[in-house]
Amino acid sequence: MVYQGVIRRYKNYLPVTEKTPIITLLEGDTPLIEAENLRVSLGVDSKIYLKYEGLNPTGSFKDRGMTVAVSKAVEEGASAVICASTGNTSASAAAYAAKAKLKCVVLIPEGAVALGKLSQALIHGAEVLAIKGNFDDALHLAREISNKYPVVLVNSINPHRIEGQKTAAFEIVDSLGDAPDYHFMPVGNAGNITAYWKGYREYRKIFQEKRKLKLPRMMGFQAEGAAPIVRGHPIKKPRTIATAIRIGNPASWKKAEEARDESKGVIDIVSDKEIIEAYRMLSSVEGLFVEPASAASVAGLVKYVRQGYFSQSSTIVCILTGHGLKDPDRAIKVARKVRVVKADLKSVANQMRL
Ligand code: AN7
Repeated sequence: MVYQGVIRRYKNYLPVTEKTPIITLLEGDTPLIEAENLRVSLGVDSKIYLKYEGLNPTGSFKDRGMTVAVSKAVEEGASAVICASTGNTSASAAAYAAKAKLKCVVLIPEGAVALGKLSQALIHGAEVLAIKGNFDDALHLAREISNKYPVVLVNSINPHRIEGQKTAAFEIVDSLGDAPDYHFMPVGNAGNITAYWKGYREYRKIFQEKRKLKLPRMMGFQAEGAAPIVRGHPIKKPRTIATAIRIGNPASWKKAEEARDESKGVIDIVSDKEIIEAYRMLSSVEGLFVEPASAASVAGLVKYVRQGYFSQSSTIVCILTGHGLKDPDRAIKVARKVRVVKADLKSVANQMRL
């Protein structure tokens, strides 16, 4: 059967009925790529898989949640949606709202959203308001607006977002035949770690009569300068080059701690330097271009391999949450430079060291 998006694929486990109008861009069904080169580079004998969520329609995992949130908003008769965003949520909300013919307003922290994401929100026709503050200020305002006016909030505080995003855990289990031993991912507003943990637990319950599925240890990573959960208090001025996860007061803070504790996992930090190292490694060793925030999962894996955390051969999944083209400026900053040459054979051959 032709693929029809996450709602139709997993409708039995999602809050939809025959009456729900399904707004989809055919999100989900993303590849789980075995990272053999990365495994060899790191010198581990575990199997490493990368869930490439950058291949969703708007280039990030947000689409899984947005298809459910926007479908439910339409079902409930909404005419407008709003979100605060470090970029990817706004790109996704704008695209799904366009498909659903809804008005979309996005609040972004001024000057702190990667170029690709901003271009998406604008071209899909969202009203983009740049707030003179950070993401946390923007989210506070979006919540207030949605409380006072007939506008549906489509941030991950909206439970339909979490429902949609849990389908990525289902896909991993469907692909591997079981859950992995370790699940590495970036943590920003903490909706996604909440969603994955919910997904793994629910799938285990669904299958319990047939076979006993594993539950992974949830390994979440915040950027060093934006690590409220690790520090144990909100960060007033979060800082990191990974703008997607530049968040100082995550909405799903408690749920992220529950996922960590129930799964016997960790939430830890990675530095910007470690993020960039993983970013370059993924693109050069595996041929996978991700945005910096997404590289935080692999940066976490590298950190834990170096600490000797893995004592035996295991199955490891790292989530690559967003596409590298979202933030082309960063790639150009950290990659090799373009060399300009004269348009003649000798100059080109010289440059090629032939
Ligand atoms: C690529 O778009 O918060 O922990 O407003 O874009 O569920 O917040 C994005 C977050 C990881 C963190 N990777 O996920 C937004 C936004 C990428 C992201 C995260 C985000 P959460």
